[in-house]
Amino acid sequence: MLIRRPSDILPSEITPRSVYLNRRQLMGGAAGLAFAAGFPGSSGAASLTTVKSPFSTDEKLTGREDVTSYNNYYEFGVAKEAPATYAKSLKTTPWTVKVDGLVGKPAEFSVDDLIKTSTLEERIYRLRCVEGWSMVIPWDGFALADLIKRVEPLGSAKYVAFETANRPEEMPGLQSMFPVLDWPYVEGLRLDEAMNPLAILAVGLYGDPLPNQNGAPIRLVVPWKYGFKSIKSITRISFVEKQPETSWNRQASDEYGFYANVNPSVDHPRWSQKTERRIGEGGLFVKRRPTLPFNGYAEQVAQLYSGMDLRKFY
Ligand SMILES: Nc1nc2c(c(=O)[nH]1)N[C@H]1C(S)=C(S)[C@@H](COP(=O)(O)O)O[C@H]1N2
Ligand SMILES: [Mo]
Repeated sequence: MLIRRPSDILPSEITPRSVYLNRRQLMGGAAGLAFAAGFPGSSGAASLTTVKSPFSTDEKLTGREDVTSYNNYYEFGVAKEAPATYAKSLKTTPWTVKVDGLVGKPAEFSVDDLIKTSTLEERIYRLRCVEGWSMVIPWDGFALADLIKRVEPLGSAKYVAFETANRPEEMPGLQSMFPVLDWPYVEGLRLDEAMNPLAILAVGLYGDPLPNQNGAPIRLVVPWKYGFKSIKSITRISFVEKQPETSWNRQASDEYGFYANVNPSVDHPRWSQKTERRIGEGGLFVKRRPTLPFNGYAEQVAQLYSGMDLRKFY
């Protein structure tokens, strides 16, 4: 008898939904390429035109391979290599970012338009994860302040709330029975932090459009804060009066504060923040680097926190 009961079917015989989505995405990608080849005018994976920024560090860049294969993007799994595999299922075109709340001119921007109408800069920044590793990444993006000015925040707007796409169909982590975080991923900044010229919305890295695992098509980069503040694949930006909730703060408020400024003198309960390991610097005997206050950007941002006890507001 060849009819098998569900309990006879090995788990390995069932194609996980995420894998299935990947296959479809691969097929879609191949078709897209053929289309681009046939019609030279279309801009499939066009590289980005940028100007250099005085805010860039001149440290050695972390290799593209490391930047795009060692990621935190929990919507696609918690393993560092998971996003590079599974984030392919996220459909990033077309994409719009809704900007609303306490603003004079609420709007819905398409990412293509934002790229066309913004001054794109190459910003080489250190990214320091609270887990104790860091990278140096050449981002391509524009000042968050430029977008903020376009929507004309009202005087009552004190904070900016950000939200990642909420698409269980395309994000396997959102289908889990035991979700790691309360989806969608949300983050926030105080308005003056968001207006600081160091804060950017990135649409690319290494001169190419962002790979999905790094937060395509648009993500925040706030270099003086731990990596988790830099929310990926943003669909909504809202201006609000009260400090917004953030995913990590909601999940473990004793581990992840709202401010999350890189601070070597305030340790995370599970990881020291005094030093860091630069990704790509292999070998057992490579020395860890000292972590700098505000990730080395103190000169530009320390004044935002004058008078605040950063042990309390970590
Ligand atoms: N939506 C979303 N954004 C996210 C995360 C995430 O899991 N989901 N991880 C954060 C963390 S912890 C880090 S360190 C950075 C990593 O960015 P990278 O993978 O481009 O280096 O993304 C941040 N943004
Ligand atoms: Mo992180």
